[in-house]
Amino acid sequence: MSRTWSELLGEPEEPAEAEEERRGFFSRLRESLGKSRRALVGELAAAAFDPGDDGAWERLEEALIAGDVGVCATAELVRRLEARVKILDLGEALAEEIAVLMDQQVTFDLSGRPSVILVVGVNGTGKTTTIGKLARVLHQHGRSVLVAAADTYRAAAEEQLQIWAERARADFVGGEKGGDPAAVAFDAIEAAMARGREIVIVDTAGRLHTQTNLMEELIKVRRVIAAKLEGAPHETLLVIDATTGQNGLQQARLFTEAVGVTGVVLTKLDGSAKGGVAVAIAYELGLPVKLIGLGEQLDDLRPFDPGDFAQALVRG
Ligand SMILES: Nc1nc2c(ncn2[C@@H]2O[C@H](COP(=O)(O)OP(=O)(O)OP(=O)(O)O)[C@@H](O)[C@H]2O)c(=O)[nH]1
Ligand SMILES: [Mg+2]
Repeated sequence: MSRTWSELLGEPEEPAEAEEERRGFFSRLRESLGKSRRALVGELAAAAFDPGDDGAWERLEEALIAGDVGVCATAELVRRLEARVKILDLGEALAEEIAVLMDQQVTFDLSGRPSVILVVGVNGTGKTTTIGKLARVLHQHGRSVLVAAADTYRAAAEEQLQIWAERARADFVGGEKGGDPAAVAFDAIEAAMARGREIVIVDTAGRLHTQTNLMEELIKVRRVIAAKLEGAPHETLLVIDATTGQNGLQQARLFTEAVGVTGVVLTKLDGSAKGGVAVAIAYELGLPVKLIGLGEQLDDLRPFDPGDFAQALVRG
C-alpha cells in the first residue's frame, strides 16, 4: 500500500481519492526507476536463480552494488535471502527484503506553532524546487505556509524561491544578497508568529558537505532557529539527487553529523535515476526517506513508500 499525503501528515482522507493517488504514484515511480531497474533486474532475469550456485549469489551481489544499494545493505539482503528456505521468485523475494530494510516509522512533525522545516543539501540537488512543491501540498492540505530565502549566497536564489512561493500561495520572507542567512531564518519565524502562519520552510544555499566554513554557517542557521523557537527545527530535510549514486550516502552522513537530519528527500527519480542509494541511506544510516521528487513540476513531490519503491526498483 502506498503512503498518501494525508497519511504522512496524519489527516483523515477520502478512500476513493487515496486509491487514485496511490495508483498514480506507483506507475510514475515504475517509469522513473528505469536505470536502477535495469541494473538490478538485468542480471537477475538472465538466468533462473539457483540458490545452490555460488556464482548466482555473486552475480546478485554485483547487481546490487552496481545499483548503488551499498556494501552493507547488499550483505544484509543476501544474508536475509540465504536464510529463506525456498526462493520461488528471486525478484519478488528481493523486493520484499528491500521493503523490510527500508520500512521505518515515518512521521512528519508539524506539531510546532509555527513548525519549522529546515531544508539542506549540496548544490543543485533540488532544495528550492522541493520547497515550492512542499509548500503547495501543505497549502492544499489547508496549512498556512511561509517560505524563507535563507539562501543569500546565489544571486537568483531569492527570486527563484519567490516565484515558487507565489505558485504555492505561500508567504515569502527574503533577505539582503550576501546577508546573514541565520538572520533571514530568524525574521521568518518572527513574521510567521506575528501573522499566525503554521509552517515555516527555510531554504538554504547549496554547499558541499566538505566545505567547512559553509557547513559552519549552516550549523549557525540551525542554532539560531533553535534559540528562537523551542523544539525547532521540527524537521531538517536533506535533499539528495538520486542520480549522484553512492556519494549521497556520504552527504547524508556529514549533514546528519552537522545539523541532525530528520529525513531525506530523494529527488530526480524521474528520467535516468539510480534510486538504489536510498536503500543504503535507510539501512546504513537509519535515516528515513520521507519524500521523493519525480520531476520539475509543482505536483511532482510524493511521500516515500518502501513497498512501492522496492517493487519499482526490482521489478519495474
Ligand atoms: N528531473 C528533475 N529535476 C529536478 C527535480 N527537482 C529539482 N529538479 C531540477 O534541478 C535543478 C536544480 O533545482 P533547485 O531546486 O534549484 O536546486 P537547489 O538545491 O535549490 O540548488 P542550489 O540552491 O543552487 O543549491 C532545477 O533545474 C530543477 O528544475 C526532480 O525531482 N526531477
Ligand atoms: Mg536553491
